[in-house]
Amino acid sequence: MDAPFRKIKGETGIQESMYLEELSNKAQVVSCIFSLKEGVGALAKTLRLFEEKGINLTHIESRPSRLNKEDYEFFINVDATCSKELDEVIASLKTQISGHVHELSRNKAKDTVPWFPRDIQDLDRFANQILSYGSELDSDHPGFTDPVYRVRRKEFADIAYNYRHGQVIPKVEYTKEEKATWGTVFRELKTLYPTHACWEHNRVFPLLEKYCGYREDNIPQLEDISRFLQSCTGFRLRPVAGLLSSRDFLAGLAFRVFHSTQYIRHSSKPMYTPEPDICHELLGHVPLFADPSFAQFSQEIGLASLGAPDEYIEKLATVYWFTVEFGLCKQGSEIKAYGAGLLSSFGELQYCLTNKPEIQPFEPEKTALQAYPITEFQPIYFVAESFEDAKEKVRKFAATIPRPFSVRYNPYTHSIEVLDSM
Ligand code: HBI
Ligand code: NLE
Ligand code: FE
Repeated sequence: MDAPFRKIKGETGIQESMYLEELSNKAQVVSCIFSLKEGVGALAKTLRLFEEKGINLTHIESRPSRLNKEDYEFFINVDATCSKELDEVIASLKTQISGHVHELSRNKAKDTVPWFPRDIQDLDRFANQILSYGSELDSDHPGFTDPVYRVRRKEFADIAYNYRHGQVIPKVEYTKEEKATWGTVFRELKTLYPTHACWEHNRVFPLLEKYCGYREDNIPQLEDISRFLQSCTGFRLRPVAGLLSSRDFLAGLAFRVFHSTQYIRHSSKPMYTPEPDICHELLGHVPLFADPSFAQFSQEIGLASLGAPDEYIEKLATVYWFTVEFGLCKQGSEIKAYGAGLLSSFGELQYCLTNKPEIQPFEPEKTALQAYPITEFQPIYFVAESFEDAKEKVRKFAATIPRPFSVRYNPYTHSIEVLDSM
């Protein structure tokens, strides 16, 4: 596999060092649980042991023991710098106090679970973690040498940086040039959709024209579309300044949140750009997020990513790439495009259904290992039997991801419930 081929420029595991147990740059902690027989002063006596050794308790919780009705269990965190003193306290706990001690973690940062958002508001923390800076363009970008385009990109980046969950997405007045670029992309793609796009895309598109201002002479506003999507499938948009890490981007999908760019591609290359832009998001992604089955499929990938080890994030990102981004799908006796990267590129949408590229069946375990280019048409596409079938397969694949817990989305509270299986 050609590893260098597949990396997005500048991507580093930004959150590699953020673990559940060290949320706010705190020193590493040691957690342990001890149980005490219920009785006046039992806890006070124990806490005195910690005090005598000068150990700083940073957290304490209690619960009735499930093993023994008369016992109470205490979960504590202490500063890892007191590791030696803690050994002594644990020893005295075991001898002086009838109860058992269970040490949960010590110097185990490598085994701990990467941080992930539990609540939809936690997504605000991603806003300024853009890969290679949303407002800084790479030197091979057509807009790199265009100072007007660069200033404009900075304006869009600022909207995204300042956005917080629950706010109305600021409306943007697009320039004449920007509208012309949109017009070209819109007009050309619309001629291909009836023959090249999947059925679901063609079903939703007229609704977007009717309710969201999809027109050749109008760039629709993210806020209007976000409301429309919420009424269809509960998906919503939030503005993003540029590329997020795969981990952050996929986590958004777990909450049915799609991070959407708001800027438009440079006017010199309307038919293909490697970067996501508003044409890609609105013409490629949005119609399918309005489809219930596809929405669920997308969320499923997101849920699988939460707390997954880095190598599995890479695999899920690849699965995402060959489905949501560049997927083909059987429909009756034909094959159609449903990937957003295809549905937003006039050039690649035509190409993908010719006999030039290689076609393989979508099998998550295999697809997850396939290398791919990010700045040219794809040499290989994967064909799904249906969204339902793809979802079932991703679910099976997700079950092989090593995680000491399972997750469930609570749509009433917009939060993730973690079901411990440790
Ligand atoms: N970030 N803003 C944004 N938009 C994307 O489409 C996107 C991303 N980060 C990563 C990514 N897509 C994919 O290539 C996968 O890594 C998930
Ligand atoms: N190549 C696509 C387009 O030109 O619209 C964008 C792909 C973004 C991943
Ligand atoms: Fe995309």
